[in-house]
Amino acid sequence: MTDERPVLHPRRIAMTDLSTLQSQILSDIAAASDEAALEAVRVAALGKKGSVSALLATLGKMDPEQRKTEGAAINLAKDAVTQALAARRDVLKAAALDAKLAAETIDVTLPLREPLAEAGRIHPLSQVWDELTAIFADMGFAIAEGPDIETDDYNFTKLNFPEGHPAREMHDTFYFNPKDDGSRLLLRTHTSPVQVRTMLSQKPPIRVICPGRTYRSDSDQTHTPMFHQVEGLVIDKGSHLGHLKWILHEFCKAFFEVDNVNMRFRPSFFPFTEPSLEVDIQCRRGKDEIRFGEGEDWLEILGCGMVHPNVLTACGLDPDVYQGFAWGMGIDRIAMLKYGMSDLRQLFEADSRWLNHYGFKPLDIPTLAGGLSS
Ligand code: 2NL
Repeated sequence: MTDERPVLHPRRIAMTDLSTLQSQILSDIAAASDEAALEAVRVAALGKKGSVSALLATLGKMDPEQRKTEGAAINLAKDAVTQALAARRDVLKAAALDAKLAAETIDVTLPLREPLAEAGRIHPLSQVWDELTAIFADMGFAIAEGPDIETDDYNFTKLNFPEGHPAREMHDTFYFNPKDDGSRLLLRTHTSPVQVRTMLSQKPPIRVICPGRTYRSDSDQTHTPMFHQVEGLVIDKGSHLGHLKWILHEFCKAFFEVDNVNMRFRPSFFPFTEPSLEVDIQCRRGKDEIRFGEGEDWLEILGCGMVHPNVLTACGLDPDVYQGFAWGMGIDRIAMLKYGMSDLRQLFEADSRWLNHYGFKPLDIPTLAGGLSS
C-alpha cells in the first residue's frame, strides 16, 4: 500500500494543518467580545487539553530531527497565539474601562447627600417651643411642667372661675367620669394649673414659664381638641405692669427676630387677672406672608394681666405682700404666624412631606447667641 504510514513514527503535522489551526485560533481571538470569551479561547488553545498543547505533547514521541523542525513550527504558532491573546486582552480591558467610565459618570454639580444624622426634621412646634424657652431662660425664667390630667380645683377653682362659669361646661372641657365623692378629673384647658402648683410649692420670687399641651372640646379650621400653650408667671414684692410690658416687648422682638415691634395693650377680662389685657403687635399682612416690625395692621398674640388677689390667696400668697403678673399665648398660633403655616390641623397630621417643607434641621438648636431660627 503506497500511503501506508510508518508505524513507529507519530503522524507528521502538515504545515498547512498547523497554519489552519493557528489562523482559526487567531480569528477566534479576534472574535472574542469580552475577557471571559477570550479566556475560553485561551483555554481551548493553550490549556492542558488545548489544541496547541496537544500538538506540543506529540513532540515527545518524535525523533530529534523531526522534533527540531516540528517543535520550532509549533512553538512559533504558540507564540503567535500568546501574543494575539495578550494584545486582544489589552484591547478588551481598555474597552471595558471605557464602558465603565461612561456608565459611572459623576455629576459634580449635584448637591451633597444629607448625612443620615441630619436627614430628620424637627417639628415646627418643637422648634418654636425651643425658641420660646431659650428666650425666657435668657431672661432668667425657669421652666415648669405639670400633668395633663388635672383636678377641677387646680384648673378652675383656684383660678377664680366661679361655679357655673361657661368654661366649666361639659361642652367645652374633657371630663373623666366622676369619682365616688363627686369630684371629676379633667384634661387641663390651659397651663395655668402648673403655675398654681408652682405658687403652692415655691416661695417668691417666682419667675416661671409653663409650656405644655392643653385640651378643649373644640374642632374646626382654627381649633384642635389638643393644642399648645405657654404661660408665664412672675410673683414678687412690687411687681407691676411696667415689668410685664418690658418682658413681653423683649420677647416679641426676640421671637419675631426684629429690632423693634410696636405693641398695643387693650383692656380685657380673664377670671384670674385684674386688670386684664390683650396684646396686639403691629405687622404688615401681605398676600402670603406677615412681616413684623413694620406695617399698619394689628394682630392679637396674647392675653395677660396682674394676678387676681383671689388667685394669690387661693395659692397661699398674701396679696398685701406679693404682687404678680401672668400671661398666656398659643404656641400653635405664634408658630403659624412666624413660619407662615396656614392650616392649624396640618400641625398634627404627621405628613412627612409637610414636615420636610416646614421642619427644621435637627442640629440647628435655637439659641439667642447663635441665632434662633438660623
Ligand atoms: C390667653 C390668655 C392668660 C394667664 C393666662 C394666669 C395664670 C395664673 C394666674 C393668673 Cl396662675 N393668670 N395666666 C393670665 C392672663 C392671660 O392667657 O389668651 N391665652 C391663650
